Amino acid sequence: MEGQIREIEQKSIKEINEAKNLKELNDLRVKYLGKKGELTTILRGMGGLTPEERPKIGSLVNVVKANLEKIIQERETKYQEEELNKKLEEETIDITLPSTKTKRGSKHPINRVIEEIEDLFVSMGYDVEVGPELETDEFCFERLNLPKGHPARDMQDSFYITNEYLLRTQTSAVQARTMLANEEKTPIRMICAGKTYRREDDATHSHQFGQVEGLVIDKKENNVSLADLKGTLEIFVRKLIGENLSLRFRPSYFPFTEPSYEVDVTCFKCGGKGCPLCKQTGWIEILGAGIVHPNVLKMNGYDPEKFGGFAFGTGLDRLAMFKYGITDMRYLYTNDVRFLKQFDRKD
Ligand code: 2U9
Repeated sequence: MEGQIREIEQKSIKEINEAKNLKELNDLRVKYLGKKGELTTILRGMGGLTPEERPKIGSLVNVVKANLEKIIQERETKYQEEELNKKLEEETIDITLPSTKTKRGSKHPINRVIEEIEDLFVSMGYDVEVGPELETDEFCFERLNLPKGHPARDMQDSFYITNEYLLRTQTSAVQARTMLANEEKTPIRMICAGKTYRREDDATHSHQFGQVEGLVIDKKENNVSLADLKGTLEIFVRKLIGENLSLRFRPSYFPFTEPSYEVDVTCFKCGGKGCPLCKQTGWIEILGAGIVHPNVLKMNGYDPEKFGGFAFGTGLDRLAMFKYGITDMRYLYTNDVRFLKQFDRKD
């Protein structure tokens, strides 16, 4: 039996030395040392041996088993190291390679204009207010002195969702909400910028456009006047578009202000001399403004005997076009990356 054990030992050592990888080594471990392995089978068959032979053979099998396990483990360590080195070599990172570029977005020109206007008015003590784009007929029209059937509603052809709800045609609803919400009826200085919607879509109009409107209300004795309105709008236009610009007020009509004005600014292309942009007039219409109508004050909780103020509004699209020299309004809405990228400046 001893000879048989030695034979198995020789054979297994030879096979272990010839094993080419970790899997083959493991198969050999099972073959010789496993529960059904050749050496274990010999141990099981020791019943037929004499009591003197049994411990001798038993200890020989254990010595051989330990030896084989040692050789297998040595080979395994060798293969594991080889495998790791191969992996390390294959996965070497070349840190000198250029990184993949991350594409950065940029602020839309209209958002730039909004932020600039908000910063300017905040610096003059105004609050920035926001309101819903889905408005009620009451806040979009009724409370702004535009009752049902009023002819001026025709100029604001609207997207009605139900009889009561529509996409706001002007941001003025936010002013009405601000006035009503101010229960103490303290003075108001606010602006609101955002999206507005009208049912029109041609070369110079889009069904969605941007507006910014402002409102100042104070006690009558503080005499908020047209002079304050003009001064405020002058600062607005000079800071936003150009320092040397002048304003011209022309009488107009808005239901929510009386008197009302359309406000022109010196043509910034020709400096007022006359050119195709200003149609040879030297002026470009840019804002609407006026003194808040007493009905509007009353309907939104302010006593017109005790309070008064001014309001103004302008289109953000036109403003952005003038400020950045954009020649076609559609550039603002078609999101051509080549156009938008031009505004990608670090500021
Ligand atoms: C309240 C009281 C008064 C807001 C005003 C204008 C004049 C105006 C338009 C210009 C071009 C908007 O984009 S546009 O169509 N706006 O001309 N807006 S005064 O007056 C208000 C608003 C709310 C409670």
